[in-house]
Amino acid sequence: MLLKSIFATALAIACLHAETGYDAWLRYRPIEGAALVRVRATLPAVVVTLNDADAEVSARIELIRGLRGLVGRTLRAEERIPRESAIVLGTLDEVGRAAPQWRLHAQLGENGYWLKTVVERGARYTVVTASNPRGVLYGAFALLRKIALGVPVDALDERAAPYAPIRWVNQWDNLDGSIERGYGGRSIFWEDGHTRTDLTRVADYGRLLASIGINGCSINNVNANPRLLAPEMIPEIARIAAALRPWGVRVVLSVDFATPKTIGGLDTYDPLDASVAAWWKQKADELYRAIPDFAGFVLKADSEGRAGPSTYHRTHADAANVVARALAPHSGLLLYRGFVYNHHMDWRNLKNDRARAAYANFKELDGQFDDNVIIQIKNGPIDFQVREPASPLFGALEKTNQAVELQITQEYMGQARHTVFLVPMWKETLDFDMHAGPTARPAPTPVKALVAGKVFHRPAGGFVGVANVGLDDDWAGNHLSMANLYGFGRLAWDPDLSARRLAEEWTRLTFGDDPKVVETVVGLQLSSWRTYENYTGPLGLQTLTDITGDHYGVAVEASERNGWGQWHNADEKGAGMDRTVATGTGFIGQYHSAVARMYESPATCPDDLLLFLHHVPYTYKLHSGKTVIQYIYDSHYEGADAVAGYVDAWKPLKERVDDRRYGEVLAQLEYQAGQAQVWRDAVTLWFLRASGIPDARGRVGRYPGRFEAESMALEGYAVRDVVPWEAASGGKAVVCAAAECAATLRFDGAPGWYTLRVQYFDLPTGVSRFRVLVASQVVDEWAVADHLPARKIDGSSSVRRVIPGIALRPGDEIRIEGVPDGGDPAALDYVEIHPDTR
Ligand code: GCW
Repeated sequence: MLLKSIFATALAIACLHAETGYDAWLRYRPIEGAALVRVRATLPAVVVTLNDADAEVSARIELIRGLRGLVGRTLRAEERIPRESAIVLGTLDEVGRAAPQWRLHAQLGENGYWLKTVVERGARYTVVTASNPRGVLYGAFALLRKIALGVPVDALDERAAPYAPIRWVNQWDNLDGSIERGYGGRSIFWEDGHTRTDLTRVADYGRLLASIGINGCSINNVNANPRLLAPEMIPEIARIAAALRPWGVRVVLSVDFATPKTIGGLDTYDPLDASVAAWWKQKADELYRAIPDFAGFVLKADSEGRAGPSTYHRTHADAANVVARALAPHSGLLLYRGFVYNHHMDWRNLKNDRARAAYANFKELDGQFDDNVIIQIKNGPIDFQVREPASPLFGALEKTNQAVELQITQEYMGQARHTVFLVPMWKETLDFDMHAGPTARPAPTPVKALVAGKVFHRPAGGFVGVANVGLDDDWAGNHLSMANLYGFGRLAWDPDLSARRLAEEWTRLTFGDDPKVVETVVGLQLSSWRTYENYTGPLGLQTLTDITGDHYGVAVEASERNGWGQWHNADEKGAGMDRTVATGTGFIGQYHSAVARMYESPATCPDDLLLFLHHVPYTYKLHSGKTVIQYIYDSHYEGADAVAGYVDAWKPLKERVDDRRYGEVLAQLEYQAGQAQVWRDAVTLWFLRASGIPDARGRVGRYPGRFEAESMALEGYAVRDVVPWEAASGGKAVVCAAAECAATLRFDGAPGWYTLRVQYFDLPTGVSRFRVLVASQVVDEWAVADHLPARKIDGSSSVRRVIPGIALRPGDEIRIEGVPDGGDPAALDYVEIHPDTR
């Protein structure tokens, strides 16, 4: 009965959310053609579960649901192996007891699975077995994935085990329901200070996570609210744990280091104080009483204003160990973040360098951390920028567990308003050889092997991804961004999977098998990181965004002359941070010598990281022979052109992708194309002005067909300077302070068909309106109601409206009318008039 109702609910949800993106890569749409015939020919009618462990029950529910969708057949659920063909779900022990004659013995490793076809007396058994129930669940998902991808499953013998024990996601959710750096809506866990009443979304998230092998999820912001550990919150956390448990996803909490004092009633949080140790211990005991499979804590200490051991002049090891010792009796883990740096650094001192911080803070403590402490290290030494080298700390810890922290949510990567597939970037870090092994036995020591504990034989370690999904139907705020969550989980399971394979798998599972769709989406995804880098910060400059603001719009100098340390040092002569040992900050010296040698000399330093590691004049020649300044110009034009190409590539998929997702992706890509142009113009002009060196191809600063709003005939509109100046064309916008305003220009080009591009600003306050009239006839009108990560009139709020197919005659008046609303002043930047080419 219970089984039935779970199944019915699952089905109902699947239908309700059809093609909103909610099902992500678990859509289970019918397979067709030869693949369907093949599967149906051998598909048994029965699925057997040998145990009622949570994960095995989930495996059965998922198989029934999946096969019903994929093959259109509903398997019968049974508890004993029948004489007819069946799918058999059970651990090795369970299978060994139920069918000893099959002799299925293996060392599968924790959470590893074995898919094995056994033929007996004419019946074919598809055995999904593992060392534990969670492994059975992973095996069931693997089997379904194969079927969905058209891989034959009638003669299976495949063993797989995860590369590392820690495969966690972090959610930066606040108890009030907001999510720090979340772009897919509000929290699925919290609302108004409490756990949500309806945790359906949490269970569905657990299912998505399980399908890619994730086994832990932190459910609150690393900027942690201490109230979470108050006794009354523990039953609420237990409810979340219960929703995730069927999917083998264990709950993790982010904790605040001062909690023993702030809510614990102690007058100290000194890690060496016995009462503090006792407090953490009783708190851990209390948590484990309510949640026996609780996974552990994440701790951000002494970072960006968070409390930490420095208050008492103690070390990070003191802090980590006092918490870890409370968890140890329960086999809990403490993920201690390596993201510790001084954000009040003096920028005038050219020897100061934030990139040195992680290594400087943790290297000397190597060997002092308990065995259940894992240092959680961001992939790069700064902070999830568009291009960074691997953090030198990965190569420096030999007696300490480590995990790599990757950011799935796209904080500096376009905040889900830009499509950026991050797997290629992650793979560069994971595959990067740190040359950390003993020199006597030289063997590659890539980051992935170091964090998995394979190089120095550490007991724990792995992969953490900051996911930040939310309540939006499509979880991430952009359909194409979900490839990052998928890719993260699959890489954490097997970092040797290629980016292309992951992009293909994800695309086929998400959009189906139409070859044109697959080719288009895979091509777009695989090129998207380089494209984004090209228009936001090439050559290791980092994302040239508003560092002290929303981390979204363009602001080339926002990183400079402040203590945050994301400096690029671009001035009139050159750009880049000198991080050499010889003349710079010495950061490069934190790498092992083989890496340091390569980075220290500009002759061997990869171009992509040149300005991250060296300060060079604009006329410096890259390996390609191109000057730095010309590369900056060219890459920005290439990047913007590439996104325009994405729009063109997507459009022909109209009949091949369901309407809703087709339209939403198109809108996202069109918006991104406009933003890429804003970035292109801003960055290239900034560097033109700084360097005084013209673009060899004559593009920068010359915009044929563009008419600045400030030079049009204005009624009611007032001209305003935009800050930073590069974020608006001509450094100015016009804003409407009246009830209604207009900006008019007279067209004096040749008669013909044209496309108008109106560049305007969309502020989150209010819904202003625009109307475009040509020769007194309304040709377009729209409400300014997008949800952008924007706060003011600058690059972050700059949007373009493309109006194709307009007939223009010399003397025609082009008039743009704006109606402001609730603080949104219907601001305009410019209009471009381009002959229609098609
Ligand atoms: O990049 C910064 C983010 C903060 C974040 C911090 C961190 C949760 O801007 O929002 O805080 O990193 O990783 O701790």
